[in-house]
Order: sequence, then structure tokens, then C-alpha cells
Amino acid sequence: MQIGIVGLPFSGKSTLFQTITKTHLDPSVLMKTEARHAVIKVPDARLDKCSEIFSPKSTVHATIEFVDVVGLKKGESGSTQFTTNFLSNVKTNDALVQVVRLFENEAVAHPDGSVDALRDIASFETEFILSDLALLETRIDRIKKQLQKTQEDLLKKELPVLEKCKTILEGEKPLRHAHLTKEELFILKTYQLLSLKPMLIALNLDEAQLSQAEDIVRRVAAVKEGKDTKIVSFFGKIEMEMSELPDDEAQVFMDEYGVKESALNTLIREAYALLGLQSFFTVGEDECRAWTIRNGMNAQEAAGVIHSDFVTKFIRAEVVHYDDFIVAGGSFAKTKETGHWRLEGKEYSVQDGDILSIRHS
Ligand SMILES: Nc1nc2c(ncn2[C@@H]2O[C@H](COP(=O)(O)OP(=O)(O)O)[C@@H](O)[C@H]2O)c(=O)[nH]1
Ligand SMILES: [Mg+2]
Repeated sequence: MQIGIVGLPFSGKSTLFQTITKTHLDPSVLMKTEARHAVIKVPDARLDKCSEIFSPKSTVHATIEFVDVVGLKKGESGSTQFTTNFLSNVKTNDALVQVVRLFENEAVAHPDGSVDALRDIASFETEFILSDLALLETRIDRIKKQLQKTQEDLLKKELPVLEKCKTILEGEKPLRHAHLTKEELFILKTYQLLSLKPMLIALNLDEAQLSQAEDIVRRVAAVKEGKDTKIVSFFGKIEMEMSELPDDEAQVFMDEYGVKESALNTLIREAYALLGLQSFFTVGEDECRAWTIRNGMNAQEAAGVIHSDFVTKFIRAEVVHYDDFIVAGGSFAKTKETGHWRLEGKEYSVQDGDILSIRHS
């Protein structure tokens, strides 16, 4: 899974990227013009606890790739230019984090002259909608021409979906707020539409706004939150400083400032929720590992994530939920006594926090 960090110049994208990827502040890195990628381990206290119990040879966290999407520049007219190059860099991401500046900093002026979160969010929305609209119009014209020559079923199916989306976009609504069916989403997949991507809006607050954080988030959320859009906040500057401290010192720092959750944890939690993802575990003395799957996947599909052969060779899944495993003192034998150890078939819907062991032929 790849999450792109986007936002206006000087909103704090690179600051956030560096904080969550723990790449140290280096002015030469900050000035870089190409997109930067980093794979981070998804923090999971449950996996840490399993490792404590099994002392395995290796512990493997789930991973997420973050990209600092660059390329948004101030044009000659003074306004920000959403170049096709920038927009095509945005396309390849599964979800987006839009960093919105709320901090005042006279040393680095806001590109539009003032801090205004709703204006900045709206300008991205408009650009994404226009870009999607242009793409769909071209495609609709082409399909109509083709349909004059051949009555191809696939094209006939595609056309009404694209036209439906066009109408939504013309109403100035991003596609992610629309209620599209599974089939419609499947047809749209190849287009990598920008306004369809799940979006986390991350408000970058100043130290001085610590006590108002919840109010600010609430105010923006009242206007901008919707289906597949979620508003969160973080403190760019102080969280960057915290990320350079050892964990225990960072905790003291967070408590002192009243920061409830680090930007990384907030982003990952919300990204999982937005993308409909969950984790299950495999544990043992060799390896303890967290796996990421979509909500609603069954045991056979989950087994296929571990090893593609397991799909056809699947017999049964041994299942214990993490919470029951911990209550049983980290002993599978005990979970059998308490009735929390189960044998499940292919169709079992895997739950977040399940510990699985796949029986296969
Ligand atoms: N005061 C303040 N300055 C910040 C904050 N976050 C970022 N900055 C500063 O704003 C400037 C632009 O940040 P950067 O992360 O490079 O923005 P980008 O252009 O979006 O990648 C840098 O000088 C940062 O130190 C913040 O929360 N508070
Ligand atoms: Mg940057």
C-alpha cells in the first residue's frame, strides 16, 4: 500500500515525511525536487507483545510506503500550478494525505499570502475534480465513437458509469463522496481518478494551537469531512523534534505538551480505517508476523496472503483472537481449555487481531 503526501508548498509535507519515516532533518534532503519514498513498519503493540511471548528469530511488521509527492510549484502569476507532472505523481497512490498549513511562520510565507485551511483544501479539490473531468470527457468521446463502429459489451457497460461520474464531478463533488457500487469501482480502477482516492486531511498546527487542536479539527471537519475523507491534526515542528528522541523521552515530551498520539500512529490508524484494512498475526518461535488484509476477507483469502499456494491447499485455519490469547497468559493450550481455540473453514471471516495457523495439504 502506498500513501502519497500532498499539499501546497511550505505546508509541512517534508517535515511530516521526515517525522514518520525518521529520516533525519537534513537541509539538502529537504530541498530535493524528486519524490522521495520510504517504507515504514506499521507500529503494532499486539505484535510486540507476541514477540515478547515467543522470542522468535524474527519479528515482521506490516509495512506501508509513504511518498513525499513533490512538483507543485508557484506559477508566474503567483498562484500554485498543478502541473500534469505533479498530477500524474499523485495518481499512483492508493490513498492521499493532504497536509494543510495552519501554522504561522513569517520566515516561510504561505504561497497564497495567508493561512486559510478551507481555501487550501478547496483548491486541491477543484484541481482534482477538473483533472478527472478532463480525463472522463476524453474517454467518453472515444467510447461513443467506438460504439458507432462496434457494439462491444464492455464499452456499453463502461459508458453509463463514466457518465454518472461526469455528472457528479460537474456538480463539483469529489468522486470519493459518491456512493459507487463494487462493479462501478472496478470499472473505474484503471483510470486512477484523483478525486476518488481516499483522503486524509492532516492539519499542520503550531505549538501555540495545542489547546485549540480539537476545536480546529471539528470546525474543518464540519465543512469538509465526508465519505472517504477524514480530518486529523498534527504538530509538524514539535513532532519532528520528538521523532529524534528515544521512545521513552519522546513519551515524556508528548505528555508535557499534551499530544495524545504521534502523527505516525494517527496517520496509520486512520489510513487503515479509510482503506478498510485490518491485521491478523502468525506467531511462533521462528517468526511473529503481522499481515494486512482488507476487511471481510475470508480465511482462505487470508491464507493466500501468507502464501499463494495456501489458497488451493487450504484445509482449515486454527484461530485464536489476540485478546483471548493474552487473557489465557499467552498459552494456546490454555485457550483450548477456555474454548477460545477454534478450527474454522474457508468461509470464516477473519477478524482484526486474529492469530491464525493454516492447516494445508
Ligand atoms: N512554525 C512552524 N513551522 C513549520 C511547521 N511545519 C513546517 N514548518 C516549517 O515550514 C517550512 C516548510 O516545511 P516543509 O516541510 O519543507 O514544507 P513542504 O514544502 O510542504 O515540504 C520549513 O521551514 C519548516 O521548518 C510547524 O508546524 N510550525
Ligand atoms: Mg518538501
